[in-house]
Amino acid sequence: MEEDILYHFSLSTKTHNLPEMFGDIKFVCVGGSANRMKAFAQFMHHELKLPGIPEDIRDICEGTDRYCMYKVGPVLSISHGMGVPSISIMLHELIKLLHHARCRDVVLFRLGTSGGVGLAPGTVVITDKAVDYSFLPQFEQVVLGKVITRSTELDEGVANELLQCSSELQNFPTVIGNTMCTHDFYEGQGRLDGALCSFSHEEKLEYLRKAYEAGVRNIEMESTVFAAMCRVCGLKAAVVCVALLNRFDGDQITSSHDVLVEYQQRPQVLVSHFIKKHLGLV
Ligand code: R2B
Ligand code: URA
Repeated sequence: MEEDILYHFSLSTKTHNLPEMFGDIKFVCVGGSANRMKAFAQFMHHELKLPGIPEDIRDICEGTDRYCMYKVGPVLSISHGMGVPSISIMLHELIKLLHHARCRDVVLFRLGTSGGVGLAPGTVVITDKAVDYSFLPQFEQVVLGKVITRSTELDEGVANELLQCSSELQNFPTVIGNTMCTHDFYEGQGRLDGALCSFSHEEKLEYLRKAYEAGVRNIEMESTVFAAMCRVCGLKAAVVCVALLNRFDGDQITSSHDVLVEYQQRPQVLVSHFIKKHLGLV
């Protein structure tokens, strides 16, 4: 293409010098919420002891409100919204951006929230396999009216390194387990408290028990497409999500705002420790 317009980032190969802007990126961290990914960028700025003040970090995608993007040294922090369609649009444009910028040896992390399956709230889950509603490590995409199935295997080395990092932090409950990705927060995750509900409490518990037996430790809404797209493109990737509640105990998220904010910082602290180790800063 003579020009590639990354429409949802409001960037283009003609109007922006992508190699100059992004060529030194080594770590890409993505997460659902725009505010959380801004806070992560500011936190990384502090952790990497970069010059200037964290408050001055500017949104590279300010020309659009679809996603936000912040660069702090070799770290890129991007929001992806909620659900598979939203993150997959972002990933197409991100992967093209990394290609145009000629980035090498990049590791991608999804930092997120999730519902725990048999875990205490606040536990961090490093994803072993990202699985679908039938607990299979695959992602189905409809292409030209046909279903294409892609593997969702993640990088085992990065997952093990993250687990090692968690053991080096104080009071940091962390497990490796399978992460189930769904297309809905309510019925799709077996919640009884949505506007619609077509099953009983017992049926919900039976599904969660089956998930637990299949090694599922948390449920969220983006991991399978994230894993599949990174894998097809040869990018190392990991998923780190905190469990906000134990789904065996309920469906509503009842923790206070402050407790939830602290929980959501945990994946950030873990990935920051990983990045600092790789940069020789700890
Ligand atoms: C986790 O949290 C969001 C739903 O509340 C969704 O984006 C996810 O994967
Ligand atoms: N995100 C989810 O997708 N599910 C939960 O239960 C909590 C956060």
